[in-house]
Amino acid sequence: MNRQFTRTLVTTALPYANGPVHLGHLAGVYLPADIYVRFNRLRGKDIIHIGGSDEHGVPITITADKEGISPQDVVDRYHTLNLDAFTRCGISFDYYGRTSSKGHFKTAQTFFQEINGKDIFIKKKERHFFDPETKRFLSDRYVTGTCPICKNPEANGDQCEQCGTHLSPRELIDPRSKLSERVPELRETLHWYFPLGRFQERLENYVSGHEDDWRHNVLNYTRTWLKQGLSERAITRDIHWGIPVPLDNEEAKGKVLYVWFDAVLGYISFTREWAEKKCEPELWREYWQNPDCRVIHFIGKDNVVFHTLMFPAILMAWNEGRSDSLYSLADNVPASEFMNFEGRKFSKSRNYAVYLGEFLDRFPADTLRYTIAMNYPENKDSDFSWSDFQNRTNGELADTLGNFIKRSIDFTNVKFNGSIPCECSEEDWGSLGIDWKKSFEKLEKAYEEFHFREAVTLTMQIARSANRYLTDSEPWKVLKTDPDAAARTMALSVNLCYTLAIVWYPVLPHTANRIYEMLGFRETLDEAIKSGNVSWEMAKSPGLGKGHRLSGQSGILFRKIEDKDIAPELEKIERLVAGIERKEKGLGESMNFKPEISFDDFLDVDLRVATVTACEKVKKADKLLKLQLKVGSETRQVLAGIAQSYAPESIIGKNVILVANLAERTIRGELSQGMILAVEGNDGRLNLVEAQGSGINGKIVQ
Ligand code: B3M
Ligand code: ZN
Repeated sequence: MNRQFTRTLVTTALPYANGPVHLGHLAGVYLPADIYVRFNRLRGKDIIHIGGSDEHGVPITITADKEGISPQDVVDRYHTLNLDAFTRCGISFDYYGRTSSKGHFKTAQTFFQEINGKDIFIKKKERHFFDPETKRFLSDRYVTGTCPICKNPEANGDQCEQCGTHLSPRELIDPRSKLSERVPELRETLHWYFPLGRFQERLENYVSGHEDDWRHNVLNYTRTWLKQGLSERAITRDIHWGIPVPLDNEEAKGKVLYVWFDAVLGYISFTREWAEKKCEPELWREYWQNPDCRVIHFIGKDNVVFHTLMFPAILMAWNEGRSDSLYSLADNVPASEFMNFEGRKFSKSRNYAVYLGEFLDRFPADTLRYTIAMNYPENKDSDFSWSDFQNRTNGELADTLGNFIKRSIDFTNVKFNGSIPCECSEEDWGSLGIDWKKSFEKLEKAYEEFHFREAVTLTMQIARSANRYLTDSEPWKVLKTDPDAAARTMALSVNLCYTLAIVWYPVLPHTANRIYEMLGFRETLDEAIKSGNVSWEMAKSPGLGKGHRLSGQSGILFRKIEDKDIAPELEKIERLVAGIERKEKGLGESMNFKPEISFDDFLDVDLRVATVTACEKVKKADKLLKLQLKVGSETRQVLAGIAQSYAPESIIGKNVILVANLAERTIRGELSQGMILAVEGNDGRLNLVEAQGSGINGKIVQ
């Protein structure tokens, strides 16, 4: 539908707060959304970006069980970690909420009550698996067993990872409870179901209204469901973690809302929280309940039907029979395909992933944003590879964009006293070989239609033309024979820097801000855009006149990535892939033994059993815990890289194995007197090696 809207609300899928986000998430959802939002802010549009953590559901409780910590600890840890990684990557949320917030409980419960009050839900008793030992009903993912299709003995109750088949727990051969390994019993339990079928026709109309503007993949997934005929879906669960079913009766006791019922409503809760924070508590309605606002959900392909059928149906159920406070349905749902990593699927369980926070510890955000945008999985799966990252950073960002900016600014600083020597004429501006009007039209269309790869490619073409122009004009030579010509070249070049700062802002916000600073502006580019001092339109013609003073500083915008910078990453992949391939062939893990040592070498290592007496996190280090260990009469302080596997309080009292004669080291300003032993699990988590028995202070027999 091509209608005019006065406002835009962008939402991004709420990542489960049960693990760190990786580059696949960034590529499919958060980066494209951020690029889109920044582009629109530049155009002066009223647009907000709402996101947050999905803190409920079985994914959270499974992680908590695995790590032996509470679900609350899990979500606290990953909410903070992910928000921090997004912030460092320049994903500029207007609000990043949590589905554990009070306000969100209220939204979700109010929706339940409204729909329940209209008698739309169906209540049904069904038999579900129940663990007799832990006395818990087992949701799909808590049941494991043999896949009926490929006979994989470790298939999950919802899906077999080996052959990809979607399963229900009762299809598994020899089902077992993941909690106790016991054979589960079938017990009757009551649940509330949402009758999607009741909305079939309305949903069909909604979807056909978007035949021309939704992506093929989105229409296809949705249509497949519609064709099969929609049936009812349970929207309550028997688990202990989640939003309680808001009914004061026996039936509802111990039941929580299904995570997908609550998560999509998170978008609404967070918009309300955003408005409250701005002290305009009713403002959220202008985004959700005003048809002049365009709602767009950025998601990955695995979440399509929740956003094109389930969520719209929930909103339709709310709207049914009402004349006020009606919610708008999404106008578009740009779902991405997946981005693979070095030719294989990202896999958290196999630790085959690059996590965003860890990536940003080593490389700058903008180089990542560029490479990922260039590989945006718009209509087919794409791939991230380290060599592509290196080539694009060096050849495109450093040699083209960075090189042009540095040469323009440095030359103007040195030869023209840091100010623009003459006016840049329209004629000079037109002499670049760029059809400004056409290329901006194309660029705007690409952004508006979510073709981000095309938009970035077009933007790089402007940088390329600029760089070629400067090289061909050779002002460093011409200066001696025709200083006016050299001056004109530099006036044009500096104006091109200004244009490039603006056009790169959506994709490379950090770089754009730096260029803008070099150009001599006091406020940041972010501030200038916010206050309306800079806009997209200003990139289209020369904006800086004669005498405009640069800051006098320049710098290297993109450091080249050398082979040695990515060598450890490539080695890591080789090891992981070898392991995965061996496993696939049924050979077990590859052992990768180190070179032989002598018996005496071994005896030189002094291993002791030590008791953890205190433990805390190390500030600004995601991975480190600081442990106090009691070994005999001595106390040792050791820093261990286990913070992502253990909560500090959970290891106090454990008897761990200390390498006691290792040279002391200072890590992040803290003394570390030895190391402790841990083993890596298949999922990449570390498990401390613990001593059993009573000989706590005993020397270990080697
Ligand atoms: N947390 C699933 C996911 O992370 C889910 C998305 C919720 S969007 C409302 O893939
Ligand atoms: Zn299978």
